Amino acid sequence: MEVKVVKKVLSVNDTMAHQNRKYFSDKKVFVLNMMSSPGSGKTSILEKTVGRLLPEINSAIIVGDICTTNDADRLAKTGVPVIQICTDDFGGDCHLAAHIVGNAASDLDLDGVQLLIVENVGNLVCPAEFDIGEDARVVVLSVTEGEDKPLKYPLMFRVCDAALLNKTDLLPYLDFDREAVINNIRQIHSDMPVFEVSAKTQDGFPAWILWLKKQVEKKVG
Ligand SMILES: Nc1nc2c(ncn2[C@@H]2O[C@H](COP(=O)(O)OP(=O)(O)OP(=O)(O)O)[C@@H](O)[C@H]2O)c(=O)[nH]1
Ligand SMILES: [Mg+2]
Repeated sequence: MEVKVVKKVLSVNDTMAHQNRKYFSDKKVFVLNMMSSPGSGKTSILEKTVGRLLPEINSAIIVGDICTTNDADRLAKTGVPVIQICTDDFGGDCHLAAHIVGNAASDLDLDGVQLLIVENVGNLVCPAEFDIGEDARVVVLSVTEGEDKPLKYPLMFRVCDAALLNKTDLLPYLDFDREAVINNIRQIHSDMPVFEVSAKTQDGFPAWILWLKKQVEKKVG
């Protein structure tokens, strides 16, 4: 009985995701879904990413949290249009569902926008299960979380197109085995690109930005 209910929720979500995908295609917008556990550095990476994309790529951001507009306040300082979703207003969901993203996107003026980034709710589990109509998914894992996380939370690493290993500036202070984490990621997703970055120092950003620009160009030219 419970399984049936879950299946129904997911199939409704898939229908909404399909509608979003068509809407984003008509608008010629590439949509990136960025996911991670809480505090891995999604907002910090986006703060540094958006400026580096300009002037070639016009962006907008939808950010999901359970509570607060903290992330939207931070991201608004980059100058790009930002919409904050607080899931506490409708039950405190631990992920963004497709219809929620669709509603938020319809409040944005997407004319002239080539890249819409969705910062999902901090959670390494549920967001991986919900298609939001995106073109690509990235997962952020920070070096303070442990090398075993790709093996413990495989779905997230399976469904994503690239991984960012963030907070590399902290490596000198940790017993973190970066080769082990990359091997673990590759066990789940053998050809997944992994970008080792520090949002603090911007080390490793050129390769990440190049990859992102290529993805956008593939869709919107
Ligand atoms: N040292 C270091 N700290 C970082 C780095 N990136 C982010 N942080 C810090 O990590 C904390 C969390 O960063 P956020 O960017 O808010 O993380 P988030 O993934 O957006 O968090 P949620 O939206 O709450 O899930 C903040 O204190 C950041 O300053 C980094 O590359 N190096
Ligand atoms: Mg954030």
